[in-house]
Amino acid sequence: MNLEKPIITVTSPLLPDLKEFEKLLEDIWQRKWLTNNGYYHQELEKALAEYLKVPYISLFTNGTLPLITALQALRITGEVITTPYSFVATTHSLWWNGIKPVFVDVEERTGNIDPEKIEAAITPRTTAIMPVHVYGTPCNTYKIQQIADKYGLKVIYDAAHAFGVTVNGKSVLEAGDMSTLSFHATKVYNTVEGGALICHDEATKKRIDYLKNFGFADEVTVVAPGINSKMDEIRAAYGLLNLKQVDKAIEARKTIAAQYRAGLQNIKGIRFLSDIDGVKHNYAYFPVFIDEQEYGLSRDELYNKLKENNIFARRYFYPLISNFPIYRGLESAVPANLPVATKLAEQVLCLPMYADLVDYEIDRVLELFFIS
Ligand code: T4K
Repeated sequence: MNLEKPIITVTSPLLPDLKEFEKLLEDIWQRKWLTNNGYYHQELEKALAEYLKVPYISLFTNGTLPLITALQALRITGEVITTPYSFVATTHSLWWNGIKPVFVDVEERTGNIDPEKIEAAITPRTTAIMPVHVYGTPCNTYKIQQIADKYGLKVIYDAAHAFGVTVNGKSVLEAGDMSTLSFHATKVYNTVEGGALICHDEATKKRIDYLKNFGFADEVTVVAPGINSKMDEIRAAYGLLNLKQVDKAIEARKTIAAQYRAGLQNIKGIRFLSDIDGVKHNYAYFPVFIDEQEYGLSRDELYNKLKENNIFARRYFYPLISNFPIYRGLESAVPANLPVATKLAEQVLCLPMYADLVDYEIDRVLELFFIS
């Protein structure tokens, strides 16, 4: 580690004003109601439903349990088609439900599952598709739904990265049967740990709310083998405060993305994602893809160069999920089946991206891209 230069990490959490948070904590102390659908839990659910423009949202204690619960709520079994280019939680949620993941390759342009390759992976055991809006870039939800309808499959979107993203003014969370969010500290919007499950009707929300509370429908009735994944009052209160400043944070991220793009646009061998017409992006991550031949350094050489200068970029998502020992024995996990995902995982580097990143820090990152 270079002791002279301050550390810059890949992200840094959006924090509410401490004094305001203390006031809400005092209120919670007065109420003596700490969890189990308390006042702040209800307020945050309402506020998020309004902000995200989705009428049915259930809060969770992290972003992994809504994935596991969505599969339970929809009674998904057998095989589920998914992407290997994500955080491990996506595939783990299938494993925890005894479902076999079937990996399908991704699009080079977005990193999202390639709809053109989904049909070839469908078998009589396929019951659902679990795509990911990776980096917050919306999947081709239209094509995915067409395939799902044709084969009678459910669609559960892992929208962990897609907080606040809209397509032609509509929330990306409206797509499919259900979508999940993560409110982890490293996300655009955080409740320290937290998450949510979005569905499209009241009866399904009720079932989800039973499932996240051990399956209790009332004091004496258990309707399903539920789990405990409730969000507590302290994090719900923190979340209400963070919601007030998330728009400003996304604006700041947008400016930073523009600065990175301007700084990198003429460097041969460096590719980055562009904004898509009609999409309101949230700039959750700033991935760059390094073509070693054209650029002159490999991704790992650049990663280490940044690290030596106290800049901790991250290789999200390397290794591919399909390369982890738990999954690499699956037929669909062979690299020959996943050439694009394999290439992206070898080329990707996510640069520091968070609302508080200042100009001289961005310059410190950018200047290291120039090979002397
Ligand atoms: N689906 C997808 C597509 C996901 O990306 C994720 C999570 C999930 C599902 C599951 O959601 P959760 O159950 O996690 O809610 C991080 C996060 O832990 C994880 O939430 C996230 N995706 C994943 C992409 O990244 P790590 O192991 O890389 O995090 P860590 O601890 O190395 O933190 C990264 C950097 O962030 C640190 O170097 C510094 C900064 N940081 C981190 C924390 C925790 C802070 O400044 N403050 C903090 O409190 O996984």
